[in-house]
Amino acid sequence: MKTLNIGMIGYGFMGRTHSNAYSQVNHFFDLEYKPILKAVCARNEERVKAFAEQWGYESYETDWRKLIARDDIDAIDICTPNNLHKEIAIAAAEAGKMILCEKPLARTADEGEEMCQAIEKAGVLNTVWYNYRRVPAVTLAKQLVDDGRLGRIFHYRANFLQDWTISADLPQGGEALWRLDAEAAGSGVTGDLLAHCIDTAVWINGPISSVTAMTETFIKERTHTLTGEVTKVDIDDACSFLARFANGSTAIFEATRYARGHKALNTLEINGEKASLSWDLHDLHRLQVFDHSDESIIRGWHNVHVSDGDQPYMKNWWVPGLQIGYEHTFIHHVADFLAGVAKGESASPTFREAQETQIICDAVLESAKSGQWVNIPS
Ligand code: SOE
Repeated sequence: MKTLNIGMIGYGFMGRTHSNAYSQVNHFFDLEYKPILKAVCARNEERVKAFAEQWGYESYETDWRKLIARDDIDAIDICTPNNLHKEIAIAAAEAGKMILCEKPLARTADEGEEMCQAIEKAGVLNTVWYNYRRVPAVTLAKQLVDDGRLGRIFHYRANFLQDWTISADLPQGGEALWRLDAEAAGSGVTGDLLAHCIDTAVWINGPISSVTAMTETFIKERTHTLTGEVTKVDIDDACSFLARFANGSTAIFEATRYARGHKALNTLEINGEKASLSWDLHDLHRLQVFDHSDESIIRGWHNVHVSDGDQPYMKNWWVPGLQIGYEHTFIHHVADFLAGVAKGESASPTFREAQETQIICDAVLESAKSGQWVNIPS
């Protein structure tokens, strides 16, 4: 079996999901390549050493430039806060490494464009970890739309609701709370949560052509973890936007971290002429399907438990009826990436595909500022 030596930078929540995926993938998928946990990199030596031991990395580094310079690393996995994605990705591309980058690709579309150009110039394989595409029920939704089972699409509806930033005492910035610091994150819920919804939406329903948005920052000032000073909050705590797709369908998207009671309510619904689909992360193995051609006495919404061998990814797991979860979406992504490596192809979404989401996020934030519709260049 051929090996692919991974050098992962950052070891937070995503570092754990990715490390788990690399460790599990060859047990469940027949692949030409096996990822090797060669090195993990982070600034705090004591903690990165402990992480390396816990997850079985062969070595560790405290300087990402040294990691990229190593000859024994084939692929760089970027799990850092968003403000470091660009510099690391460009350096990794210039060193000829493959790159797996956490979402969102960058803080802004300008940064994303520089990253795309760097990987295109270097010709390195790449992907961005938009994991929810690889929930089997979501992949099945895409298949049904592609097969024309919904007919003409009229509406797309998506939400990503959380409630973890409601407390005014929560500081911003630093290792645990960089998502609240615009300098590190780029934006708030738009780049963090809506980016997921947009990635899935564009993948399933095609390009978005225009948006009009509204954002709100409910807590205007927070103590900054790194300086101890109370500073202005520049992220969007909530964002809602309307969109038009190039295929003529209309859409409504909403994300917030102030929806008391919701921890990760990520949902989508698609209404077509012939059928509708609905999915909810809290019940991630189920796809709700309404098929208008069913005229029987039991017509109505069907609750499809996506766990059979002929449904996406499921033949690689247990027996029909037994479900899988969140962590498996990352395993699927690694499996697809490794299958691509064997063919010399990048796994979707590539940097260039993820850049489309970046452009839409920028347009959403621009519209929220101007109060105007913003067109997305095709
Ligand atoms: C934020 O709380 C977060 O962890 C996002 O950063 C992830 O992308 C999302 O999948 C879950 O929520």
